[in-house]
Amino acid sequence: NPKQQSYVNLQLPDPYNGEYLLSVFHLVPEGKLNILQAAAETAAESSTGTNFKVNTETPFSKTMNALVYKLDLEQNLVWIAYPWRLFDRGGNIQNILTYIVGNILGIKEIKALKLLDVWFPSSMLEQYDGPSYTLDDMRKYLGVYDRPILGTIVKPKMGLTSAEYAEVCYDFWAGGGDFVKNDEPQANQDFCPYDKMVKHVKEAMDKAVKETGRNKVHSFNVSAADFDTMIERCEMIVNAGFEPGSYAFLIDGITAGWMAVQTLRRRYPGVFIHFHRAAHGAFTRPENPIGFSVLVLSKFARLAGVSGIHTGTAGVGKMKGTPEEDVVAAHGILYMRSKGHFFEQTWTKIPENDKDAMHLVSEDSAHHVILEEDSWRGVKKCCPIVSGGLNPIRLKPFIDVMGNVDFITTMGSGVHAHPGGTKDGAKALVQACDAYLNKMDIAEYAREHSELAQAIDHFTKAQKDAM
Ligand code: RUB
Ligand code: MG
Repeated sequence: NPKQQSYVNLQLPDPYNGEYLLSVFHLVPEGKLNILQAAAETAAESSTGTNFKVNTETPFSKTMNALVYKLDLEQNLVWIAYPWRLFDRGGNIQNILTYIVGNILGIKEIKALKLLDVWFPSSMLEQYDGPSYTLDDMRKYLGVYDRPILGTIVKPKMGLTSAEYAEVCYDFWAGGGDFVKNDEPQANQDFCPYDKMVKHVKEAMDKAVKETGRNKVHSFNVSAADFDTMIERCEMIVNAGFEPGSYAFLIDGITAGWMAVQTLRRRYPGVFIHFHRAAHGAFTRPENPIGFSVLVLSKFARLAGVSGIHTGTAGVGKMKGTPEEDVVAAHGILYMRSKGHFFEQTWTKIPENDKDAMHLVSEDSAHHVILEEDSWRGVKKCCPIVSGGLNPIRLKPFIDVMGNVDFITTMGSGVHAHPGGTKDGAKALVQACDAYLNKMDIAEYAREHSELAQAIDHFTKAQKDAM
């Protein structure tokens, strides 16, 4: 079969030679194709080809063909190498996805096709932005180093006036919280105009900073109908008198699109870019046979250069997710080197074949790779944002599965459902974190901390009722 000749090479000498983006798909063919034939169709449609061999191919165009280079017939896995010269110059993430999870997800010949993992060669990492402003920068601004950044999402999701919204922000900050985010649908609603929301949040933040003596951060949703409106929202925030570091820009990256994400990264390298991922479930849910994994989405977000992306609660919260999926994704974007589902990704820009340079790379106990020389030659960390149905009593269980405290957590119901209100909810969250830092059981710590005691009581009951 000519397609297999052009798009399959099971003897590909060195897929890791720096010329290929590597991928692993779970693939179940539909109809009469066997897995090798369906894999060849996949490689063709997601690189240079179409359903039939065309007569317009050239010797050069054939060098851009993606190649199936490995198969696992038992688990229905196929490995495909994409010559990355295929992709748009200039660090364009959207363009890569248009190929590798583009038309191909819609063709008839597949019953299941899910991109489970990708691997970027160092030569490719050089061409993409990667994060600029990181969690470490936010830690410096907040003066918080040894624990997760404690955050909330204002609830109700929608319907508060701008003044009411800001009051909830103030209560959370005054109770000891660090970080507040707009819930992702918050935009310019008639009952809560954007400009007024920004102005009131600024006043609330000033008041909380003055009273607590601590810096605070607010993440503003800047997703919008068009480029100009998005930038207008950003500029409104920049010009509202906020201190640099005290505001983040939230972009709902899947519904708004990668162009919006990358525009923010490039226009505002000094701002924390917060990737919310509404609709990711359509691609990532395990029961959906077609799409991509949380790890794949997260790796592309790091490559694009967002400061942080939601990676899920690993089943501890309300959203579907498992440690195998969510923790692997979180580690994949945080560390300089980590094992994904199939590939070990190193985010340093040292060429794979430069063994002399690789021995300079060592890892500290927290798996952060330390480059002894020119430490800039690595893609900076991207922060996992952990959210969705969490509350103070779920903080420690999550830290345990995550294995570190290098994340931002935002709890909506987990704070505003506290019987004492938002301020007490924030206090309970801070106390749950203090208990963890003091290596004390929260129940024991709660004996001296009434807000935490109330939270334990309330959320234990609420969790039971929900089951
Ligand atoms: C959570 C919330 C976020 C979800 C998104 O509110 O508003 O949109 O975290 O899910 P609450 P994910 O804390 O009240 O559940 O983070 O998995 O993308
Ligand atoms: Mg939300």
